[in-house]
Amino acid sequence: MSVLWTICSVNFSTSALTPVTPALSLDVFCRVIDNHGDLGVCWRLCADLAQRGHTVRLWVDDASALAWMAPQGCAGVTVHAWPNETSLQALTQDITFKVGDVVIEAFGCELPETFQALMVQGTPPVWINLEYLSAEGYVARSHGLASPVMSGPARGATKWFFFPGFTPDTGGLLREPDLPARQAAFQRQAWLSALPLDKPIEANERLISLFCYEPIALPDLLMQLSQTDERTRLLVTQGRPNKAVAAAAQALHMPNSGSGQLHISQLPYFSQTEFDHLLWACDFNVVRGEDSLVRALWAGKPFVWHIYPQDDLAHHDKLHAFEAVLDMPADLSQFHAIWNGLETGPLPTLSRATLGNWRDWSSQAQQRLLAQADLTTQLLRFVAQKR
Ligand code: TRH
Repeated sequence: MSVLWTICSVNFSTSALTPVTPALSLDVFCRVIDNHGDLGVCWRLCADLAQRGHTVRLWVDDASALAWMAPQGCAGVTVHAWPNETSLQALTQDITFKVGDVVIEAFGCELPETFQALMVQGTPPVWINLEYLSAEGYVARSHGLASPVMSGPARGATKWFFFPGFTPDTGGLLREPDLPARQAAFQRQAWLSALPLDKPIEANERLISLFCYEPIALPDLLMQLSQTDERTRLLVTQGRPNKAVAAAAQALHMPNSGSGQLHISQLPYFSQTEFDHLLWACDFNVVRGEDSLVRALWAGKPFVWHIYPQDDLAHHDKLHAFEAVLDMPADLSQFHAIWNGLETGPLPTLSRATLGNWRDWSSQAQQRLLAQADLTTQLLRFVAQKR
């Protein structure tokens, strides 16, 4: 079996990490559809499981983003290429190979049939279908339901739906046990001073991070920030966001580094740990997709979510459900509607008072969600019931 990445060292304190369930072995399968969220979520899950004392094999068809997302790897996680027929035949003949106690099929990625055949040879693993995050009503209704396998080599086996979510009747959100302690120990000023920026951050600058697709209202945001009475540093992440900012600046005939009260700085690709630090350090975060939304919630800072757009506009309901479940203030909902292209018009102004109100809301949302069991804890409980 080819291992793309071997176990690397990572520092963590062992006291809080004693497994509450016996140590398990898990096979996590992930296909990268586009962007970084599929792998981002799977990696966070694998690392969280490993830090709780479990052993994880992550099977992924494109592991390249891990080079920046998780350059240190994680003790207890090995990364493997998505198995092809040749490697599966080799596994079939390898008498030392054992399917994990738990198999997680992330986001309906469909396990190879030969692997399914291996799964039903001995004691069958607990087979989990990990779904995308949503606040919509179907999530609580469907979470934990059985999905009988009707065809293929695993016919007769059962898969279990596991739905992340924002309420106690769902599978919850990924949150490592040591997250609050890491947040409390975070040295914001020192972290900001060490950033490799074109220009050092000044004490009176407010900080906005930008991780988005191509929001139609991006030129409006740049214009607003250049004209307000507060100096703003826009910290732009790599990839689609920095291309989108360059295009918006060009459309406005604005220099790439901003104008007026706005200074735009490019960030490097961060590891997930450093990406969290960015969200903790900023006064307002622009996030997108799935994983960065959850991390923005844990940051407890005001944010706007650029939801992953779907061709059938299903993301409109998904956005409204999210706003409703967390009682989002009306002006922040309005910002979301314009940012996500559901409405047109000027973006609400990011004044000091507005951000203050949104900060109160995000901090309440954070506290409410912290009171719920995290996804990995719930997943391990679920597995214990099904074994
Ligand atoms: O990249 P995304 O838009 O991913 C999306 C969503 O997951 C969406 O639901 C899914 O359908 C689609 O992919 C296929 O946004 P997301 O989910 O926030 O994932 C980004 C990951 O990248 C997240 O784990 C944070 C990480 N990241 C870093 O580690 N370093 C960085 O510098 C940046 C910018 C991101």
